[in-house]
Amino acid sequence: MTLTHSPVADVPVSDVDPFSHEVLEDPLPMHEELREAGPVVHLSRYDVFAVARYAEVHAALVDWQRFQSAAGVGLSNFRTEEPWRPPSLLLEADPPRHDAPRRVLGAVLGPRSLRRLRDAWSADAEQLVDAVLAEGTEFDAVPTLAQAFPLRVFPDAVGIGQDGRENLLPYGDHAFNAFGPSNDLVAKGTHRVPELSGWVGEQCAREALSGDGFGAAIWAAADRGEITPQQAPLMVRSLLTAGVDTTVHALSAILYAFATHPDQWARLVADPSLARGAFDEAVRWESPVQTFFRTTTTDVRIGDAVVPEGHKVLMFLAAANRDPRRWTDPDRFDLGRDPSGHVGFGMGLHQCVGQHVARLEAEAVLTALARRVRSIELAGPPRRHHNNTLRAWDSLPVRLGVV
Ligand code: OVM
Repeated sequence: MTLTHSPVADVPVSDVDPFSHEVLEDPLPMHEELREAGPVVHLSRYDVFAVARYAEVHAALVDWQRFQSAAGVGLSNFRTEEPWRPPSLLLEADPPRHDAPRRVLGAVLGPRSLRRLRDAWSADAEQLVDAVLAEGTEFDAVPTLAQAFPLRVFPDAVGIGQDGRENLLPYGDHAFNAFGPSNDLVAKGTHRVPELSGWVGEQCAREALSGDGFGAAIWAAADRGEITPQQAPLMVRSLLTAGVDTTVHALSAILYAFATHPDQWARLVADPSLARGAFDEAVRWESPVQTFFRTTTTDVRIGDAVVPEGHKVLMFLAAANRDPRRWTDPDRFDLGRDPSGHVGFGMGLHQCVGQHVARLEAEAVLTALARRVRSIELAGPPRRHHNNTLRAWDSLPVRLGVV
């Protein structure tokens, strides 16, 4: 990293590109450089400010008044640039407009509404694991488990039809790429946006949704007057955008973590009640969502520097989740630690509204695996999937020892 003088006094400058293929392949060295450079760093390539230490990332996340979301949580500034799709009513909104959609979705996806899904999802996970193991004990865990399970339970839980479900992963992949700069990763998805957005939009209509899913529950809230009928389809869109790729890559992260930490798998097998905490430790350790931006609404002091009003601030959730100032032995995946306080789901009023759904999916899969699998090891080199926002996998060859 070259450190030169900055447009703002007392801010170190870096010319690193966090969205380059080299960094996306292994972002950990850049995370350390940015954390050690100071509490805030100017990224000259994009003229944005970056925070990578836990304290500053946490502070920005909980300060929605001075770090707004309504100007977009990607590099693009909605004050001056046209968004690629109508902004999300949740992710890309601030109070007071954010409040009603958030309250409604919080109830629809809350622990109380998920209780009726737990037994069914446990049975689904056991069925999937039995079917996979019947085929063999060496396979690619990305398509076979990490993609297969969310695709089996989540679209049904939302209540969309069977046709076109293969569009969900490419749509989500593009949406998460679109938070970054308009690089090759965005370009490769742009030609499919009309087709994919068209399909997603059709799934959000009341008539397209089953009567008993999350989608119907959102429409029921519109009937009760808690949100407007115009807001309902955009909120269903949030589920279909943020609910699939995230859980797929979080499951991949857990499987990778256990494959590379056999002692921790032995611990889980001995005590499957560790599954819930294991999921949060994996989210801390790998941070499936690596980054989000905010936009300053006023001049904001960070450390000795002042970030001027209207600037984009890039928050490195992943770097904060491994900040040695906050975590003991941060690079170690450890079921014995308390991972609470990690910012892998964000923090504050935008904190992931779907996290209980993700946790339930992961618990179901881990518990089903722990019943039959005594060991997990890599059976070949894993291959990363590059995305401007997600820490993702294309391939994770594993060999399982089973009973
Ligand atoms: C949304 C949304 C929320 C969180 C993440 C996200 C693409 C999208 O509301 O559409 O990533």
